[in-house]
Amino acid sequence: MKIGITCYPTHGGSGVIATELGKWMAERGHQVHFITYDMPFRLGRFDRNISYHGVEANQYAVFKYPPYDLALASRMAQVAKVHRLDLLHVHYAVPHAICAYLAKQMVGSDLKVVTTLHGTDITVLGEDSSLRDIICFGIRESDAVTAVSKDLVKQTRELFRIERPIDLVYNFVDCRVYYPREVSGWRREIARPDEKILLHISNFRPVKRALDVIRIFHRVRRQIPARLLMVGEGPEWSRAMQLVQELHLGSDVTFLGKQDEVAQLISLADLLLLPSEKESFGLVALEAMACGVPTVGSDTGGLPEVVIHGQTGFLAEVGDVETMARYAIRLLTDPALHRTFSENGIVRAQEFFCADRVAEQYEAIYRRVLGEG
Ligand code: GMT
Repeated sequence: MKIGITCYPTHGGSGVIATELGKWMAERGHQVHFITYDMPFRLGRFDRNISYHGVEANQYAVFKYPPYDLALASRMAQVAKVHRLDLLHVHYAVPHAICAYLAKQMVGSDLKVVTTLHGTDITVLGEDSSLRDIICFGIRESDAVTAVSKDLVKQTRELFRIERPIDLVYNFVDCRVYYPREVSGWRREIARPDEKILLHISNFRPVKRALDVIRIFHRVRRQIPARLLMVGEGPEWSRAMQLVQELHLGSDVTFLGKQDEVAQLISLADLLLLPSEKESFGLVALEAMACGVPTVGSDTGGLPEVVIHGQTGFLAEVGDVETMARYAIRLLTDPALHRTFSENGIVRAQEFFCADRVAEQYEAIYRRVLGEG
């Protein structure tokens, strides 16, 4: 098959999934064309089955805003024609599903469109009245629509009153990359033997509740020797740093900024903290699980479909930092319980969320829309 993929190429779970899926399809012999405004950050080495087509939106004095969406639609149509694409797989309803719809109108109806919903396009943008109708249109006009959790399927149906089929395809990890790494030497450089390492990875959007991470850590730190690693950057980054100072946690918290390869970093940790307000899936919790690191987080969105409360981690109500801290302390002070959760997580990740098993579901959807299945 000849597949065009469009996603947000910068740091974020949707870009990771789109890129890893493209790499997997290329490994299976499909021709994959990334059509994005920047090189997807996990694309990595050269592969003869993968091409990259940049999108540039020029700024003209006559326009207040650069016409990015139109430039993307036009590029999609151009790539589809020149490379005879069978389908466009777009990640996010806006603007990508709409751009793909336009490209299809330009190229002809043989070009199929598969749209994957990742969460923010539904749970945040879906509530914006200026975008609601066009999101709905993009979903309705796609040849297939997938969502990354049962909760997201349900929310999409409820918010948009949509009847059309939506395929549930969970996110995945490359189990050749995400497994418990041997990092004991590195760990010795970061923490004393008696110190536990807690980890948070996000884009520091308010929805991630990075300040709750600090509040949880503060409570844990009062009970046990521990360090916190904060990975990523975003709007709440400086407020999080400020809170660290206010709580006098300065020497126990390290802000590492954006990191491309996180499998080793995750393996360093004893626990992942993910107290988000919304999380359609929570890819980082899956990555942690595959590396044998339990998660303590919030019982929200699709997160309980990834982290099984009481088996691979603990979940509490959004904002309940007291309970989350109690769970964290329990896991960090009971080595047998920690080992059990860690092993449960590795088994669960390998059984349900490895790339091979999940990407095959996308391949089957591609075949179905092309009338081959
Ligand atoms: O969470 C974010 O801010 C990033 C966003 C994205 O576009 O990558 O994440 C969404 O998609 C991920 C991949 O499917 C999911 O794992 C995240 O849970 C989801 N984020 C939200 O629902 C807030």
